[in-house]
Formats: sequence, C-alpha cells, structure tokens
Amino acid sequence: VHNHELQMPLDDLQYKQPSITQGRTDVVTVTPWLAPIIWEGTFNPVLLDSIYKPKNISIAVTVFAVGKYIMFLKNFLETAEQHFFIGYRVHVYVFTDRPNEVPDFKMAAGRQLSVRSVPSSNRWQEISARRMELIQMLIEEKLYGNSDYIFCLDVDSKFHDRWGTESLGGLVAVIHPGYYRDDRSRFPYERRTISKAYMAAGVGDFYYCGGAFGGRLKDVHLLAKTCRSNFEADAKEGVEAAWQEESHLNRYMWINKPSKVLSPEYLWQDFKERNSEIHIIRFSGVVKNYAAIRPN
Ligand code: UD2
Repeated sequence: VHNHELQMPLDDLQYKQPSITQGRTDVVTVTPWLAPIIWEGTFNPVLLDSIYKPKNISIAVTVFAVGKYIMFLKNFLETAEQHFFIGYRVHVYVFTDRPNEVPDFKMAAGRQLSVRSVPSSNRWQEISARRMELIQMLIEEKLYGNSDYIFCLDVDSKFHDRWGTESLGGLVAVIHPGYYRDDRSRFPYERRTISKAYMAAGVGDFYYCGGAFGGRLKDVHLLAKTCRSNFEADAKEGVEAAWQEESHLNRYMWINKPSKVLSPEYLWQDFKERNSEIHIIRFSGVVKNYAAIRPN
C-alpha cells in the first residue's frame, strides 16, 4: 500500500505518539538557526501527507538534459514516477537542445511533462551555470500562479526511495554527500575575493549541492536571480567560480539561511560507500564518465 492511499482526515488518523525524548541521536536534526534537517526516522510520511493532501499543492521540477546528458533523462523520469511526490500534482520541465530525443513518456494522472528548447553549448560549465537564468525565467513566465513549489535537479541521477512532502519549505537546500563530515575549511567554496561567490576562511555552515535545491517559488526565484546576476558580474571580470553556480548557491545559502535542510539521503553519489547514518538513499547521482559525455 502506498502512503498516498492511506490519507484520511487528521481526526481519524492513527499514528505513533510523537516522542519528546526518543529519536535519531546519531545525527543532528536541526540547524543552529532552527531549520529542520530531514533524515529518515525524523518524520511520519503518512501524517505529513495527511496535512499536505487537502492543500492540493503542485510541484514543478526543472531538469536539464543538454547534449549527451539526454541519455540520463529516461531513468530520471521513470524513477521520479515511482518515488517523487507520488499522489501529488507534479509538472516536470525538461530543458534540452535535443527535443526529438526526449523519451516518449506516459506519466501518471495529475503529472505532466513539458519540453523547452535551449541552445547547445560547447562548455559544460556554461550549461550548468545558465540553469539559474532559465529557472528564473521559467518561474516568471510559467510558474507564478500555477505551482506552489519548485525543485531543480541534476539529470544524471535517479530516485530510489520516497522524496515527498517532508522536503517542502520556503528555501530548501541539500547537504552535499561529499563533504558533510568535513571541517568547513575543506569545503570547496570559492576562495578568491574577486568573485561574488567568495567565502572567507572560517565561515560557512554546510556545503550544499548544486544538483538539488528548491522551495517556494518566490524564494527560489530570488535565489536564481541573485546567483545569475552574480555569475554574470563575475563573467564580466573574467572570473568563473570554482564550482560555477554551485559556488554562488553556497554563498547565497550562507547569507540567506535555508528554512529546511535535506540530509545527504536526498543526493547521494553512487560511487560512494554508504555511511552508517544513511538509512535510506532517496536520490543519487549515477556514476558517469565525464570525458565521454561532456562537450569538451
Ligand atoms: C556538480 C553539481 C552540479 C553543478 C556542477 C557545477 C551535484 C550532484 N552536482 O556536478 O549540480 O553544480 O557541479 O557546475 O551537486 N548538464 C547538461 N549537459 C552537459 C553538462 C551538464 O545537461 O553537457 C546539466 C545536467 O542537468 C547535469 C547538470 O548540468 O546534471 C550538472 O552538470 P554535471 O552533472 O556535469 O556537474 P557535476 O557532476 O560536476
């Protein structure tokens, strides 16, 4: 039985009494600015869906599949149909330069797929960085008035387990799986003062990934707009941040603290061994051969 089939009015819902003394103790579940950090075992999915279902929310997703990255799209879409906001209204926007190669895809009721054409590019750095501009424009042109939330996800990834209403918030960031046990001095932030993504030594909360972020439309709009304009200001100076838009996103999230933080369960990497605090992998980046798939 799926969670969404179990929804009922809160009055009739039977669920385990929440404890005030028992719960996950192997991980931190709240940030110092009091945003929840979402781990398996910290939430009740049936309860959450019973709260959100009556609100009739709709969720937009952006995914970019430019050049050879189109090969990842089928698996991304198929697994999203199995695990991403099942039972909710979901609209996936695919941005690609190869619209003819988008797999013919039948989505479940209430779920939609739209394809938007974007130019090809010879530099992968530009493809990933330009996403911010296109996300900003999509929100302005299409989403306002039609969607409540948006998630922006890397295409070279797939879902393995539930990603649902527990992830909703104003500004939502995902902790990068590669650095979450490290001291912040090791985070690969942009360290040159000349860049608008600059992070001084000794500052920073977490290292967040560029491959998944989201939230309410207006919050993500401001994030995308700010990252885009900072990226463009850098480009004018001939500067490209260490990890392109991911560096700008990290700077943004440091100044504008996310209201919800998703644990690395929400973006693991298939080549990494699973650590003991990872009880579930919900979404992960597939192993890829950069040399073979990038344009340069
Ligand atoms: C990291 C981030 C990525 C981005 C990048 C910095 C994660 C898991 N990944 O991954 O989000 O911040 O660093 O630039 O946090 N793309 C295409 N065609 C291309 C190249 C890229 O469509 O030729 C799109 C595609 O949606 C891909 C995304 O851009 O998923 C990010 O590119 P990447 O996966 O090559 O970046 P990567 O693995 O360095």
